[in-house]
Amino acid sequence: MKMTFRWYGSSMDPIPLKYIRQIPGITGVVTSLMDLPAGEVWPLERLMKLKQEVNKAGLELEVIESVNVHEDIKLGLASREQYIENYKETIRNLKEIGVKVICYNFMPVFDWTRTSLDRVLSDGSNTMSYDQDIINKITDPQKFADEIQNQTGEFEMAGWEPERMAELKRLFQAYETVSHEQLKENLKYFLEAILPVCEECDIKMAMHPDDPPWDIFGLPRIANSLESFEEIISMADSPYNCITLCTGSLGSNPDNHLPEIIRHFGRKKRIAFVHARNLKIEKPGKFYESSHLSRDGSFDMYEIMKALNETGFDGYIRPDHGRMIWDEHGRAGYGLFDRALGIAYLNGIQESIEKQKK
Ligand SMILES: [Mn+2]
Repeated sequence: MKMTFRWYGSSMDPIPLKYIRQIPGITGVVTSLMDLPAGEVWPLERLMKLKQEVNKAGLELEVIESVNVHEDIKLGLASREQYIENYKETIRNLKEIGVKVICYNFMPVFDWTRTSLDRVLSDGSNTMSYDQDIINKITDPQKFADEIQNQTGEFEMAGWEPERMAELKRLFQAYETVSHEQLKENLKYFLEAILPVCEECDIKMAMHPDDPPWDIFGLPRIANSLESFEEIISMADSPYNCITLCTGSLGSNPDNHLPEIIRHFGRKKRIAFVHARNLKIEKPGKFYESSHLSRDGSFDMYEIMKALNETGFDGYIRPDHGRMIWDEHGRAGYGLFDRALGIAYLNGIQESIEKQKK
């Protein structure tokens, strides 16, 4: 498997590529053109420049996270046709720069959601946390979105693009008539349209689970369990219809048995990308993001890595959200230090698994 690191681009990320290059075992970065609104074609010229910049630093660029799906596609509006055409064009351009995997999600309106971006843990580090009780009390999602944006400081949150947040009210109204079944239909329509292009371009679509893995604010969510992902990979049956196995997103629901889910989809060769992180479930619906170490959180990271090895996983993996430690100042969840520690730890587990095999 190839160890990667999410990087937001030189104008959006305070972490320079040369630091990332120095993390042991790293092969490449996972990045995107974050400033482009969902639905636009990613210009080949900009992609070539991005690739050059990354390669010059001694790193690969084979995974994109994310090419966001326009809300009109999720809503199934007639205007989706143009956005689907644009998405296909972006896939073709990504092929030109050697991309192998596109991570995307199909969550209505909100991407991943936390109720705090800087909760202080007992060791003095800061981390992101979620509490369903807080969400349940929110009557105005706009106010909540504004508050979360205020906590991010100068760093825009990925998946919370300003243009989407600016029209929350309109979007909430638009989703009033979209059921879970309808959302699945809209996903199927999208996948059936783009997968032939993925096959032709040898690029895997890797769907990221809902985070948290249940409905929030009354919006439907459809990608959050073994069963729902089974439905998703079957609705458009192509080896390019794959999954981003995000341990933190799926695992915040303790009913999701992570090693079992990994074995299930790993055997079918449908895991293209892995987000490996840990979190501590304090009670149902309440968790904070811990260090990657198994005993700091609720997941057994050794069992997770073992399941990946047993099913011959040869795709891309990256550490996921980290805490803010050593007074680092940066994008919540995406500092350098704790994620680099996460990689060192995953490397150690991987080495011991490989040596035991011999
Ligand atoms: Mn993730």
